[in-house]
Amino acid sequence: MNLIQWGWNASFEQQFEKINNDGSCLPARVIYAQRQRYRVVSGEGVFSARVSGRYLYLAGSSADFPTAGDWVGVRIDREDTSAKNVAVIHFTIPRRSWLSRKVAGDRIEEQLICANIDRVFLVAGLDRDFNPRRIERYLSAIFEGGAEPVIVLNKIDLCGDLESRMAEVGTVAFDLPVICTNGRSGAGLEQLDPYLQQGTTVAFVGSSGVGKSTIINQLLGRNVQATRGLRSDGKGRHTTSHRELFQIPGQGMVIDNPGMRELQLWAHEERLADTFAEIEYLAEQCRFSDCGHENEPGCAVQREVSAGNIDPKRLSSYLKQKRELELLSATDKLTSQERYNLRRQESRRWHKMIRDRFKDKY
Ligand SMILES: Nc1nc2c(ncn2[C@@H]2O[C@H](COP(=O)(O)OP(=O)(O)O)[C@@H](O)[C@H]2O)c(=O)[nH]1
Ligand SMILES: [Mg+2]
Ligand SMILES: [Zn+2]
Repeated sequence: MNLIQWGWNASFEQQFEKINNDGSCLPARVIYAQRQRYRVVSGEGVFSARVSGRYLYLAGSSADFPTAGDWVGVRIDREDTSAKNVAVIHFTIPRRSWLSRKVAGDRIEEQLICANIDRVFLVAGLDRDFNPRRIERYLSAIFEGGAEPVIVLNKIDLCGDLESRMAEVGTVAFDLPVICTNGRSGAGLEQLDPYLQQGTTVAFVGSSGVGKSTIINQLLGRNVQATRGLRSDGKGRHTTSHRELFQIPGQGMVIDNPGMRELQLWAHEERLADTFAEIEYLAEQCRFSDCGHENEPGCAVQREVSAGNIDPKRLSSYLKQKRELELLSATDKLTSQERYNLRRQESRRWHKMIRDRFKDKY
């Protein structure tokens, strides 16, 4: 098995060698994860896998466990007398990027969705369910994890007024790539090709029912993920309970994700400067440095809202995310500092690029 095809590169190798100093482990990539059952691909083939007892003992939180897309160090258990050998995972290489969310409910805990992804296809439906506020939430989560977002507007056949939809998307996407598709017929999917080069990994996110599995099936050219019809009340019922990484023949890899009604954010407050770059940019011009952008005098953000340049719904979405993330960070349980620092170096580059977009606009 050629691991380069699975995304292995010099930088992962260097990290791997550092941890694997006694040379006892082989590199492998997690291609399936459900609870604590895994499947990995290594140079010697595909194996079922579990973590070692020591790994289990050292893991502090659920985010420390391997997830789909992780690069890990394994030993193949040759003692296993059954026909199928089992790989034992001894360590995980630091993640270069990831996607995570807060677990549902009141618990303050990070739930990893997938790791080491180059890109995220943020899929939204152009049907009646279309909602730019939801796109903003996904963008914050994607920026936090350091992958590149590509916005995929699916169900173009159900869209009556594409022009006004595109204008709406423009107010949240700015110069991020936006691609329109019809998952059912496959029309427009060729525009995804430049983002799916061999060796790259792409995660799909978006609400349930927007067409993620349908698009993946089209890309794979065969039905590996079950897609089911919508319930009569219009809500999607298809849920993908596990995460699996697939190779698209001749192209990159894709990870489908369970749909969620609402994404619970797991991010640092600074991520808002990526998703809402123009608002944070304007905020610096407010008269008061602690301006709440609601009814304070001299508020530069409200000025642009009154002038019709910023949708008031976008401002409330910003304020809502801000309150949410303030609550999260107040608990002081956000992602481990080490992992975060690693990520910061990447995000500074992003941040500059994103801010540059607004220099001439406001
Ligand atoms: N009209 C239309 N229906 C689509 C399109 N893409 C997907 N669907 C349908 O939408 C439903 C949900 O799709 P699915 O892929 O399961 O959504 P997922 O929950 O995001 O994985 C299925 O009935 C699909 O056939 C599209 O472009 N146009
Ligand atoms: Mg699905
Ligand atoms: Zn203000």
